[in-house]
Amino acid sequence: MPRFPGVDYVQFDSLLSEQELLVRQTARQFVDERVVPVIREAYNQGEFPKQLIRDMADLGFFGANLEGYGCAGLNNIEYGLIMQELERGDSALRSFVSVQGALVMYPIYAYGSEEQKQIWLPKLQSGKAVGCFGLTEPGYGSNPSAMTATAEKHGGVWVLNGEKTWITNGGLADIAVVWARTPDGIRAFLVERGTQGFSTSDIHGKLSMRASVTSSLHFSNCEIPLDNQLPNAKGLRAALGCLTQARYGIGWGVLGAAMDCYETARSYTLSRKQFDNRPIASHQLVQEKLAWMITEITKGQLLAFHLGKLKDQDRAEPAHISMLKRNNVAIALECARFSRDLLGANGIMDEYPIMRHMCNLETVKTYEGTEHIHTLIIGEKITGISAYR
Ligand code: TGC
Ligand code: FAD
Repeated sequence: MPRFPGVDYVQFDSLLSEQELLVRQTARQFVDERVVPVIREAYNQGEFPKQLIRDMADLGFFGANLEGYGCAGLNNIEYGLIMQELERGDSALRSFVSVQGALVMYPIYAYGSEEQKQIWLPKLQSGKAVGCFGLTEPGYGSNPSAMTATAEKHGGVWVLNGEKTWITNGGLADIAVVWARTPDGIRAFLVERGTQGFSTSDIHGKLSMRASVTSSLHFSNCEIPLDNQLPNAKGLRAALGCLTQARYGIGWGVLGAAMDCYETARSYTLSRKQFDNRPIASHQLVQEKLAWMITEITKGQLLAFHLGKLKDQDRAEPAHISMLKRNNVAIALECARFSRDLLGANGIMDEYPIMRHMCNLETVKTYEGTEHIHTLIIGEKITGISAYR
């Protein structure tokens, strides 16, 4: 039996098929048995638990909602439930799987040549290769359209110059999907570790996402074969298309972190006694916070489920997914803050997962489009007016 009971306030589970419940159960068991026992130490040491890569591959988590090339071909609800369970363990695990599947396998799958797909997708699916996605630059985060990294054709090669930073898995990656400016506009390139002129350096000192590797990628007259361009990735639109895939997974993932915070607070407040030996859960102010948490988690689940159904029908628009990412990250962060409060002094300790989730969620609020950027995407959708510039 899994240790985590799940959150099923309005019989959400009755919306799920047998297969969807089974996928969630498999991911839940993996997190209980393999992630929970090691994640506190990994986080404190600032190390990604690399031993889990092969397990996650064997369970079919990488590129799970893609078809063929060894991928599991799951529907988007099943995929979302995996992300939810992984992030209940730690955002670093979900991030690893988001990057590998949505930001590395997806662009190869959607924009690559058949040869690129045949070479890379089975390796990435099986965890024999790890990938990263280089879009952000030191000077350009929210506005990647102004990127300065360049790729120029010289004779029979592409020559890359520039820097990408804040790149998840950069220091672990065998292959980087890199976005750079060419005379024809923004294009994507596959750069293999070991290529001359390409190096990575890990970012240290993070107080968030400590169990995830985050790196800078450096390109100095880095020559790659012409065949390493993704032929169908044309313009920023192609990069943003990958972000849509990853943002969808985040919208589910953060519910897992929120559920862990809620469940920790519920069980703690039932056992912790103050004033006349009564559990603190008997006080209205405490119940108000628990009620808020479960209500918002339930609303978040229903939004994620609905968008999963739309995505399966190819009807989910990027601006819909912005609402999912923006809302669910915000409520997850608030759940972590409420939960921290309800545990009193114990809430700051690493024997509980809350501060870890809270710190991680500060990153999740920023990456894949900040809360402000998603607010403006929704604003543009409903007014027709772009307010970024
Ligand atoms: P804009 O003019 O709005 O759009 C350019 C073209 O792209 C199309 N488009 C999209 N297509 C697919 N999916 C989306 N989400 C799309 N958003 C826009 C759009 O229709 C247009 O097409 P076309 O044919 O007309 O050319 O572009 P803009 O330069 O004004 O930018 C808009 C803005 C600000 C929303 C965009 O730049 C943005 O989303 N900025 C945020 C940057 C971001 O999210 N970076 C994430 C980096 S990766 C990361 O954080 C990984 S964390 C991984 C982990 O560890 O989990
Ligand atoms: P900025 O864009 O400088 O924004 C700073 C503040 O200004 C934010 O509050 C923002 O909302 C606000 N702001 C900016 N523009 C506007 C506007 N027009 N209107 C209102 N407010 C605005 N990137 C990758 O490419 N690949 C990765 O794998 C990756 N992984 C990451 C992992 C971690 C741990 C972190 C922290 C980041 C990662 N990123 C990655 C980068 C991430 O996508 C960027 O940090 C994010 O897009 C924001 O960019 P920025 O940090 O430069 O902030």
